[in-house]
Parts: sequence; structure tokens; C-alpha cells
Amino acid sequence: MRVGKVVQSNGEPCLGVLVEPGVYLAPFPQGYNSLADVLHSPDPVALIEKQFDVNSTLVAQTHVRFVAPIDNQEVWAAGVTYKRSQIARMEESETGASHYDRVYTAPRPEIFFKGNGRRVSGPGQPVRIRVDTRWSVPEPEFALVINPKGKLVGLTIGNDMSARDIEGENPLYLPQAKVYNQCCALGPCVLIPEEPLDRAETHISLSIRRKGSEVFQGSTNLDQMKRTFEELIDWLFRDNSFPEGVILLTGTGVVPPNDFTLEAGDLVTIDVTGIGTLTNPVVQG
Ligand code: DO4
Ligand code: MG
Repeated sequence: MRVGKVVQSNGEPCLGVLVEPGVYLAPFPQGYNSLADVLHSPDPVALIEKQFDVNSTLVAQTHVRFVAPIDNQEVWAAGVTYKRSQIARMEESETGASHYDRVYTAPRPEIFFKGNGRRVSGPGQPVRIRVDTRWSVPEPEFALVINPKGKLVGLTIGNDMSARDIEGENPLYLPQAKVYNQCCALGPCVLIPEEPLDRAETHISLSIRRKGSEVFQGSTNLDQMKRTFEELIDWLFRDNSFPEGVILLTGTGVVPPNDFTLEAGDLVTIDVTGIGTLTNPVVQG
């Protein structure tokens, strides 16, 4: 099931379930005030199905505005979980190369705080290039929606915007390269998997368009990720509690060539098998 948060014309949020002919809309079930409340319930699919049986309206997808599927959760991110990211990081950082090399194979993964809902853009909303960077890229990533007990309840698409020159200059600058206004995008909806994902068949692709032409395209699949979702969640939850739940980006396996930097006006599109498409315009300044 694919479910998201939709803002209606009166400004009120409601649930939206994506189906072939369009999107079913329904209010949050009684006693549940947010998408996170629903996703964190003991059986989200049953709860949503029950609510949609009684209360839903079918509308065309073009008439629906999905917003970022986040409420009060924190957003964290894992890094260097694909060979492609390890190589790119070692190339960009003279002083930090050995750190990236070691973290790729070490038992403990790289995990960092990425932000909260205030820093996250939804579908169609801008993502930002910092004013003080000359080398920025989007990072297309699988994003895990995790409940307060540490259970994976769904998957969405994430963009971990990154300033490669800042993180490459000194690994201690990582929080500045990664965490700033509009540094992350999530959406459009959350896939609640009803069976285990086929890793090799779950693709993530990135397309960047500039003035109407595609200037970068790349893709990978989940099988290329060195770590499992369960392993990343286990490390994230060690002496770390998330009473509101947490969204964890799982690292990028698609990195544009080293002479590529994003520009204001670019359009970033990320596609994930079974989830959908997340598109965001890029701004700077
Ligand atoms: O250490 C750099 C960040 C790594 C990252 O964000 C990624 O691999 O996706
Ligand atoms: Mg990343």
C-alpha cells in the first residue's frame, strides 16, 4: 500500500492512498491526528483500509498535492553504504580519504543527524544549494520510516542534498555540508511493503534537468547497498530513543561525475521502483 499526506483545498491535511485510477482521500481515523500516528499504529494497513472503506473519495492524481510524509520525527542519514559513495568521497577528500575507506568496511556505519520536518521539502518544493559552496549534488536515497519501537513501517524517497567541497575540505565540516535550510526532500508517499522487497529489482534513479535538457542520469539498485536496513536501524537505536519515530536515509549509490555541480533552476527527479517519483526544483541564495 502507498499512503501519503495530502493537503486539501481548505488547508487541512488528510490521508491519500495511491491506486491505479487516482488517489483515495480520507480524513485521519478518529483518535489519530497525523500520518505518523497512523504509520506508528500496530497495524497501519488494516487501520487505513477500514478508514477508506467508510470514508473515501477518489480523485485524479493531478488534483492532489502530496506534502512531505513527515510529522514530528527527526531525520537521520547513513553514509558510505555503497561502493560508489566510498569512491566519490575518497576522491573529494585528500585528508579524509582513509576515514571513508575504513567506514565502508567497519562494523559501525556512518550515521548522522540530518534535520527535522522544518528542513524537509515535499514534492515540488525547492531544495537548496548553500550560498558558500561551489560543488553541490543531490543524493537519491531509500528512506526508512521507523516507529518509536525501532520497527521499520514503510519506505519513502529521500534526497540528501550535499555540499561536496565543504565535506571534502575537512570531515569535521560534515554537519555544515549536510544540514542547512531545505537540505532534504522526502516523498511523495510511504510504501508499506506487504511482502519483502526484491533488492535486485528495487531500482533508484536520479535525473537532473537544466533548461529543459537532461544533464545527468544515473541509477542503482538496493542490492548494491553493503548494509541491510535492519543493521542500520540497530546502530541508530543504540542508546538513542525516538519517541516521535524517525526517518533514516540509507546512503547514496548514485553520484554525478566530479566535474558536475547543481545550479539554481535545475530540476531533480528521483524514481524508486514501487514508490513513485520525487521531483524538486533547486534554488540558491
Ligand atoms: O560522509 C559523507 C556522507 C555520505 C553520504 O551522505 C552518503 O553516502 O550518502
Ligand atoms: Mg547521503
